[in-house]
Amino acid sequence: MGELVEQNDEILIFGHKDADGDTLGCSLAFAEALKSRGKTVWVVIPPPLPVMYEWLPGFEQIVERPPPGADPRLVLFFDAGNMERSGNAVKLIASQATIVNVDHHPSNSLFGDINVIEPEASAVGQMVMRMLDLFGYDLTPTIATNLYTALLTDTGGFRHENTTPKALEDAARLARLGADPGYIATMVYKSRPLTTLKLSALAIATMQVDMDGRLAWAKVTRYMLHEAGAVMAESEGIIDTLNSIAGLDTAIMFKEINDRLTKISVRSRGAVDAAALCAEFGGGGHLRAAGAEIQLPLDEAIRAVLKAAKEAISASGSTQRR
Ligand SMILES: [Mn+2]
Repeated sequence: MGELVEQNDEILIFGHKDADGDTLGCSLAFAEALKSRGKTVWVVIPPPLPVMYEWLPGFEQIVERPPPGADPRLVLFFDAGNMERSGNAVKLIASQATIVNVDHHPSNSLFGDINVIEPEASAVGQMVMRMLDLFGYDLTPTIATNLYTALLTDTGGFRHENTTPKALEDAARLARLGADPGYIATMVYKSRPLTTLKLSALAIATMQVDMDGRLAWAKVTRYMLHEAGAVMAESEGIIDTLNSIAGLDTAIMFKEINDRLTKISVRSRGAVDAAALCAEFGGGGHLRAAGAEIQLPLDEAIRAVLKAAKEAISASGSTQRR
């Protein structure tokens, strides 16, 4: 992959849909490194862009598509479990390109010409850090900030099970290189708009609990967005509030996208595999955190997913561990 990067002067970096801290941090860090070698780099992220990350160094360079006439022969993906998460745009934009797929989702569809998959990485940000080392790029304070943000957010603020000694060592190195942990935590976790909390209050009010407190769910409707003056992207963190209930195994958020489309987010702290549950509905993700898009109206999606979740919890026979 190092050689490919050397040989190409025009490189397209593609982030995934519903861009998170990992895909953004990796894309912006890698773009900065490549630009420091005089390369032309486009960072393409499918809209809508998450405004909560607009403070990331280099965020302003993100575009919806490369300029007309651009014909990059190398396309890099970071943190994209499959091609669908980036839309079909890449095929049209870079039909001749070699696609490099750098990811840590165990369910990765291996869509690249070159696939670099490390399921044991807590964040793709760690893989990018090592790649930049390997290729001899300087880790500047702004690159460190982007990669630290990737690691912070993918470990849920260093609280998830994937908070390994390695993750903490890498975070310490990035802090030494100029990432400011206090500042970044403030930007990520203490900069929420009022509308986000209003939406959270409306959604949490719909919470229901079943299976002796092992299953909790809540929903976000389009009407709630209207009431709170919020957009759906602001519902991102509500699942973590659900997931903080004592004794819980599985938390599910249902999001009404339109009359025929419902998105789910699933978190598991017990023996239930969140990715397997979401795979039943065409989605995927990690053992502890996964999601899916279901072509059903909200109420039907709730019925179908709760049935599957209850079966999964019964089958697991688990008691929660943390
Ligand atoms: Mn990730």
